[in-house]
Amino acid sequence: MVDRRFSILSEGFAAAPHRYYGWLRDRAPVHHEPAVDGYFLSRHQDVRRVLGDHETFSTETLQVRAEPVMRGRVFARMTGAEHTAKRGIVVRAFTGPALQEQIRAVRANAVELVAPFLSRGRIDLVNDFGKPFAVRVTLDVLGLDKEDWQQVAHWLGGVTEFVTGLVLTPERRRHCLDCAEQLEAHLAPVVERRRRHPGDDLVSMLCTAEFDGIAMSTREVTALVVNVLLAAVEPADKTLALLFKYLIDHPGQLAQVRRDPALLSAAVAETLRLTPPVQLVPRRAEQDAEFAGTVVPAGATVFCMIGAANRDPGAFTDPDAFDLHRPDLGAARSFTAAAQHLAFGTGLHQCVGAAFARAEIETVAALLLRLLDDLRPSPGFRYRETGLYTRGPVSLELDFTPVREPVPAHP
Ligand code: 2IO
Repeated sequence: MVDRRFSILSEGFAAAPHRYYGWLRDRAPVHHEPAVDGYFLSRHQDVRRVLGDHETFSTETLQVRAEPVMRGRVFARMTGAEHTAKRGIVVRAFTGPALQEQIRAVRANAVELVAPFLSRGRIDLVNDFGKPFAVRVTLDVLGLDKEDWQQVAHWLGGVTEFVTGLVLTPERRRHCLDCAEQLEAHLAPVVERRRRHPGDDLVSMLCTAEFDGIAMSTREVTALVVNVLLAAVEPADKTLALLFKYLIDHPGQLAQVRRDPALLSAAVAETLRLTPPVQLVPRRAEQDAEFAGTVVPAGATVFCMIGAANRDPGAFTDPDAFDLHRPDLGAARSFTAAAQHLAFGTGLHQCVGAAFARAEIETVAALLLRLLDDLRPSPGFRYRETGLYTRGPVSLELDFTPVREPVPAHP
């Protein structure tokens, strides 16, 4: 099936990457892809080693992959005291009372977006719901205006394409950089206003926080806002749709979750393990490094294949099965630094939004499950996933029992 001419950029891999993971882990655990000039690591232990050693495997690759469109430094490139301080600001915005506030925003947006579809008995969970939901919730969390969410979503699309593109034509590159420039121009005056009249939102917190007596410039704040926008929006609709896809494909587990919504946490974690929405995490080798007998030279880019690592039979038994009860998931730790799966990365730069992501997806999934009864794929619907860097369903058309009554805001 697969041979030495295998390419990450092939049609076969794009259609179903998981079919190649076993071969990659066994036969090409350090796959070099000339067109990308990167080494792709697929074993759980190798990925863990790279992400756990931020000195040997640095985030310098983001300087070319992310910062041209963030138009400033991103979290992942900071280290030491600066990193700790700025990360702390974001953690505060995503925990405790602030998180409760955000869960209210999650509910309000979900109710508003699903309402028009209830009486129809049909919804595309990706395009009708998940995508607008992800953008609008993130704007709320940041304390930004939702009026122009479609415009923001368009610019953010360009930023995302730049960060997650493996090969970009000069034309697409130009388009992405244009989007980034316009997004920055849109955000800068808002940041300036928050600086003058701070509220209790994340943007104001970033503006007023001091680090060694020095506050962040508008440019720095804007870059972090774009960083948060990308990181919170891109994986959210994918995770939600994948969760529903797995539950619908496993009616027994769906019934259990409906009976006991506390199981949702494990279902979300298992979804993230089986198909992490962020499939690749790049690092730069700062010195020669050997993996499974192959030397990756200093200066080279390595791509951690999160999807392949999360299905490594050395780390998970029966790794291709969706089982929210799997003992090796470590469900209770799945959204912490001690997680077994690598969907949030691991180590110093592990996802700062993991706790928020958990609350967001659990909340919206519980709400949708209560409203949508007898969920099933719409007649004729064909399931398809797309993406190499981030990956998820193109659409998820579902039928359910139409709802006649208006939806209560807090069911
Ligand atoms: C630009 C890639 C969706 C992050 C990077 C600094 C982004 C950074 C990630 C994730 C997910 C996005 N890297 N989140 O892999 O903030």
